[in-house]
Amino acid sequence: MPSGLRHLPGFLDRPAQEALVGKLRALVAEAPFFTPVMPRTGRPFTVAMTNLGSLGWVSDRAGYRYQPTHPDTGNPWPTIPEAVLAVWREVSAYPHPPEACLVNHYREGAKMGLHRDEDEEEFAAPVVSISLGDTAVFRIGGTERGGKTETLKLSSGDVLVMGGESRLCYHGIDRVLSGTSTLLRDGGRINLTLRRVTKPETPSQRR
Ligand code: MD6
Ligand code: FE
Repeated sequence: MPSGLRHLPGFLDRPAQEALVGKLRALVAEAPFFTPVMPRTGRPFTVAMTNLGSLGWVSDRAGYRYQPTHPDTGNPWPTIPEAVLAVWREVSAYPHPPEACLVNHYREGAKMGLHRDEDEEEFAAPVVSISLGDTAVFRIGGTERGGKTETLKLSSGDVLVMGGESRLCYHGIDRVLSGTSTLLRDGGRINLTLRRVTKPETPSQRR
């Protein structure tokens, strides 16, 4: 595994997962899932997305970017729940809060191609991911496309930290294993990825 990659299985217990799903249902009612499309081609993603926080990641024909508002409603994204910020504080080893929480929803057959999270300005912060619902097969390689890759199963309640050398590694979701979790009424998987987007005004001290 690339250095700086940390898999924390079962970081959230079942009651914590249920409480988080309850909160997410209310937030998604305010900021509904949308289907992003690929830049240029306009090909739709198989994953539906929404965001929480002061900045949200979107993709449309114009490109990938962070923006402060929902592309359909025009409203600011809802704020990131305290329980999610608490996970960031516990695992990120980064002294500033995340600005973006991308919420990915995988229904039957959805997957995510290999990509790097590189639309941020601040790479000193890790990306922290929280998985809920059905188990996913997560693939991770190196910092260059076409290198060796390996897979890791992400189950409900797992936290994955991509920091250090792993921060800019290619990764994706090969598939979601239906029926592996009872957390979500309609099955499927929800993944939250927390990111620091901008460089803080006061840079983090070296430790
Ligand atoms: C997913 N995750 O788990 C997709 N990115 O659904 C990601 O793309 C991801 O898990 C950066 C860091 C951690 C991740
Ligand atoms: Fe990613």
